[in-house]
Amino acid sequence: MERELNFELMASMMCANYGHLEQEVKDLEKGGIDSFHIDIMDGRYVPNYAMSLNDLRYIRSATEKPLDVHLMVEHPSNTIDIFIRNLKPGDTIYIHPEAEYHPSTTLQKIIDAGIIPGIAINPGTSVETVHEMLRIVKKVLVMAVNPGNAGQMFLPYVGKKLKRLLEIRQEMRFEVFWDGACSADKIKSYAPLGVKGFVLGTTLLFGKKNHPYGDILRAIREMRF
Ligand code: S6P
Ligand code: MG
Repeated sequence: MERELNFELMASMMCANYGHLEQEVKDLEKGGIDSFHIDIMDGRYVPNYAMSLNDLRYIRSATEKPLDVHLMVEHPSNTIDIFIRNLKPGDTIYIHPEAEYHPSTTLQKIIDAGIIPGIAINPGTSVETVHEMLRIVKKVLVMAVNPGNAGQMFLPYVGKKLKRLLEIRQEMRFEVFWDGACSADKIKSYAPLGVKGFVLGTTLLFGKKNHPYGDILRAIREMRF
């Protein structure tokens, strides 16, 4: 029997064309994207720089859709107030717990500000390491690639951890999201298991000449499970 599945599709904006960002935001919205994923890097926690605070501000002003802010920075507590100030209720901030001395304090700050709290889990980080934080957060972003770059290969060993998180998500009240190398076959396999949303980058959504965003997003939503 076919099933109707309700999952979210997020656009990884570090993969967008910055020559016409306004048009990109409009096209993605028109194409039916659910939210905008904003990758912030500091060149220290990960060896790269992606989007800036100004990009975030611009996208926040250009859309009513939720923003999904993925902080790949050392000690996010140092700058968390800046991000909170530029977001609104319904937006999410993900931190990497291993980048912080007291991640639960930072998460509490996010919660107190009315922003949805999340953690991002690297491929090499185990569920045990972050277990207690699963009680505080609403969202868990499972990295299917090492953080820092778009266009990387899927790391198959992440699958086991993902399934474990899916098993405990209801009891601990969080939802599981996928980030990195997300292809149609991954959505086909993992949406039925309960993954709530998928970050789409170069693998599936961006840089596909002659394939408008709306067509790609529609094809995903028309998938049969
Ligand atoms: C990676 C980052 C991700 C990527 C996205 C790219 O550090 O957190 O959000 O931008 O995964 O997607 P793809 O399909 O190019 O791997
Ligand atoms: Mg990301």
